[in-house]
Amino acid sequence: MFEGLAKRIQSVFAPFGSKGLLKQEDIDQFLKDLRWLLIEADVSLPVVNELVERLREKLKPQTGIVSPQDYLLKTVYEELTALLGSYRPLRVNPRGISLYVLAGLQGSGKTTTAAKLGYFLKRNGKSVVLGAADPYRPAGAEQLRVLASENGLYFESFVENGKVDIAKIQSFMKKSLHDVLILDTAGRLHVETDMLHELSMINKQLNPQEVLLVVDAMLGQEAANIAKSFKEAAPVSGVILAKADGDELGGAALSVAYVSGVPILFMGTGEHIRDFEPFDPNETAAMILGIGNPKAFLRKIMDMQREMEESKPAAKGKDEKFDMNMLLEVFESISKESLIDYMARALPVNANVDPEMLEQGKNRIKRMKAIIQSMTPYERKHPEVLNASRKRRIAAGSGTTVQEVNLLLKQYGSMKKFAKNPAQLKKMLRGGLI
Ligand SMILES: Nc1nc2c(ncn2[C@@H]2O[C@H](COP(=O)(O)OP(=O)(O)OP(=O)(O)O)[C@@H](O)[C@H]2O)c(=O)[nH]1
Ligand SMILES: [Mg+2]
Repeated sequence: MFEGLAKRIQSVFAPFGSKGLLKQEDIDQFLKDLRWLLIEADVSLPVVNELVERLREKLKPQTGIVSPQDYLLKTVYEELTALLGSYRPLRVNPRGISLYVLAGLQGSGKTTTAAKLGYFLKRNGKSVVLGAADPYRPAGAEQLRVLASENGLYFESFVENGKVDIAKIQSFMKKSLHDVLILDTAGRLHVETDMLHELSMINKQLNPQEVLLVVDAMLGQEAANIAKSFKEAAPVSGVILAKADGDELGGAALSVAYVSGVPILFMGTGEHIRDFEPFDPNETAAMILGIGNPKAFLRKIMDMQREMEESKPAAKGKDEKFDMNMLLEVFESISKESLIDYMARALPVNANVDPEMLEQGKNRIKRMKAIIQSMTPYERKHPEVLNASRKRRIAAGSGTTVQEVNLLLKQYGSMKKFAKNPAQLKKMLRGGLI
């Protein structure tokens, strides 16, 4: 599920694994790449534009501490989660049986989904009845009856003389001692007035707790357009994304909630009755971004931020000068956090994270630290005095090269520019994530 999208998205993050800085031009390139791959993944254009715009507003250049990759991952994770909508449990009728009406196009997966939802609720302790309400396909009622009997669910047909018998449903609900009635309604080839009219009638006369639209995830962004048309004409309250296991690119999952304004509540993940789960935007975003355990990832970043706040920087005076000592602290906190390692472990789709690159990044930090440690206290406070002979001495003392010393000075120069603004310096030292 979503493997294709996950692989592609993670490849956009990979180059940032070994970077120490994140410049505006890096952000621009990142957003450009991200935009392009989402369009290729059949995500609907308004969704792509919205996500990229939100990210453009949020992402700011970073000068160290938390790796740019973690910073990008965290920000995209948050925005992606917001875009996927929010999960809510099914509404329940406090005074009697809860009615859930399933609607959708022909072959979208309604009957299978009715049984899966029933089975899911049964496992949660509910007594569930599957109700046939498709007057056009008698075979559909039989399919539902078989699924009910195979899975320990009750079955009732509400089709009489080629019509859905609303009065029968009403009297059944009045008398029933069951917890849930799931109605499997007729599907049509297209979104048609007839079908929408039928759905509106059922809604008016039966006042269900939920009208759930089953959409086929394999249709990509077209699934979102279908959900939108339904929503405009009938009181759809939630979407069930069937066949999400066949949605390599995640186009439907990413588009449906934003385009239609209806939240995805569940998704079907295979043909088996158990292949069905509540749709969790956090988990889905994490899966797409390859964050194995999103809670642990966020906790780790937050712990780091707190730790840094509690340790040195915040206590330092306002007019503290940015010098090599402070840069050493920055490097020390980067190696201490070993987040680079953590991310490498957390990524289930590891193909795009080059372990060699990660190792190189860590080595570079080690060498930079060694360079600063080879400077005299005076040089650390006044790196501008570093002439050619001092640089040679430092390179020899730290087992590095003059080129590396120059590189560090260059990096120091760009951080210093940032550090001129005390607020920005503080933010940078706290991790640049707040
Ligand atoms: N892989 C996969 N297949 C599914 C899933 N849900 C349903 N299907 C398959 O999709 C096909 C159609 O499913 P049905 O439940 O009969 O669809 P329907 O909407 O009731 O069809 P009509 O009543 O003809 O409109 C069946 O072959 C199901 O096994 C799913 O989550 N994953
Ligand atoms: Mg059916």
